[in-house]
Amino acid sequence: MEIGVVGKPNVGKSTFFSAATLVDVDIANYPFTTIDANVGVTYAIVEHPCKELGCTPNPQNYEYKDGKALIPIKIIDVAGLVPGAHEGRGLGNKFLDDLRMASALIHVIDATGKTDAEGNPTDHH
Ligand SMILES: Nc1nc2c(ncn2[C@@H]2O[C@H](COP(=O)(O)OP(=O)(O)OP(=O)(O)O)[C@@H](O)[C@H]2O)c(=O)[nH]1
Ligand SMILES: [Mg+2]
Repeated sequence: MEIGVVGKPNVGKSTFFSAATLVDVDIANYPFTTIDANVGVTYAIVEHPCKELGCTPNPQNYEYKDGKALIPIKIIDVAGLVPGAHEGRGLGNKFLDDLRMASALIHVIDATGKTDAEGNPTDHH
C-alpha cells in the first residue's frame, strides 16, 4: 500500500515523512525545500491471527515478528501545492504524477497558521 503526503509548501510534510520512515531528508523553513518526491517505507504493526489460532504464519508480503504482522506501507512525500498550480504555478501539477500510485493521502496542515498560502513564514494569523 502507498500513501501520499500532501499540503501547502512549508507545513511539515517532510518532517512527518522523516519521522514515519526514519529516512533523512531536507527539512527547512522555506517553501519548495522538497522538489523531487521522497519515498520511504514504514510499517503498520497489527496482531497476527495465528497468535490466537495457533497456526503457523506464512508471510508473503509482510514480516512476522513476536506474534505481530509488520505490513509495509510506502510513504511518498511530494512538493507543496500552491494556488494556481493547475495553471502551472509552483511546480504546476507535476507532483500529482508522483502520487498516482497512492491509495490514500495524508493532508498535512500547519495548525499555527504561521505560513501563508505560498508557504512563506508570516506573523499574520
Ligand atoms: N513548531 C513546529 N515546527 C515544525 C513542525 N513540523 C515541521 N516544522 C518546521 O516547519 C518547517 C518546514 O518543515 P518541512 O518538513 O520542510 O515542510 P514541508 O511541508 O516538507 O516543506 P516543502 O517541502 O518546502 O513543501 C521546518 O522548519 C520544520 O522544522 C511541527 O510539528 N512543529
Ligand atoms: Mg518537504
